[in-house]
Amino acid sequence: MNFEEFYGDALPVLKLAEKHILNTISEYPGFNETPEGIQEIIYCRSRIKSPESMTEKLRRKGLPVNLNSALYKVNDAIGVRVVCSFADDVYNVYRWFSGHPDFEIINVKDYIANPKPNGYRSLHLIIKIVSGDGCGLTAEIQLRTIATDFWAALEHQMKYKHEITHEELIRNELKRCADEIASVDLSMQTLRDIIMNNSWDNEA
Ligand code: 0O2
Repeated sequence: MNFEEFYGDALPVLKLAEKHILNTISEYPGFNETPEGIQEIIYCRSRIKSPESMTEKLRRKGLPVNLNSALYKVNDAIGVRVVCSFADDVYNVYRWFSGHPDFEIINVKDYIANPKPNGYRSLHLIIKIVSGDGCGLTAEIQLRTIATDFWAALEHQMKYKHEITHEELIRNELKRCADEIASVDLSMQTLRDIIMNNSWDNEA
């Protein structure tokens, strides 16, 4: 089944809602590089959930596989991923976005403060569009650092591989890498803070 068949007349509305969220994020002051060379958001990606993935999710949750469930019983028919340089940037974008009048944050899952057992780190926001294109629809926004995005992309591949040799060993190694990446993210954040404070000291 293709996107048009699954989402029907709702597909253009979903696409407008997706664009609304992306356009809003592009207004974030750290979206483009500043003259000082600071770029908080490195890139954004978005997608409308594929019919296969949505069907699998609705079945897994014991929900009827239909448009109403896809739009109103789960919240990630629209998904947006915001990839930032540093962990602080992730929370800065979150704070900024949560003050925007077009959106209401209806749930927050902080897998950065509370990583998943496999090492997954990301900040997930479930948002509702309360004004403008897509009003009434919900979406999931995932915010993470570029280093954790690199990790999540590889780890996600395992979901689609059914027979993996040395699976436990690979999962253990991925967990170790996730913890190392978190440690490097923290050191990079600290170094950036020191460098930025130094440049301010020098200007003073
Ligand atoms: P896709 O292909 O990314 O769209 P759910 O697990 O979806 O029933 P919930 O509460 O919606 O329940 O899940 P949650 O924890 O908010 O996570 C949803 C999405 O986060 C996933 O979407 C992934 O994109 C990402 N995610 C969550 N946990 C992991 C993880 O351990 N590793 C990686 N790589 N990504 C994760 P989907 O549904 O997988 O689909």
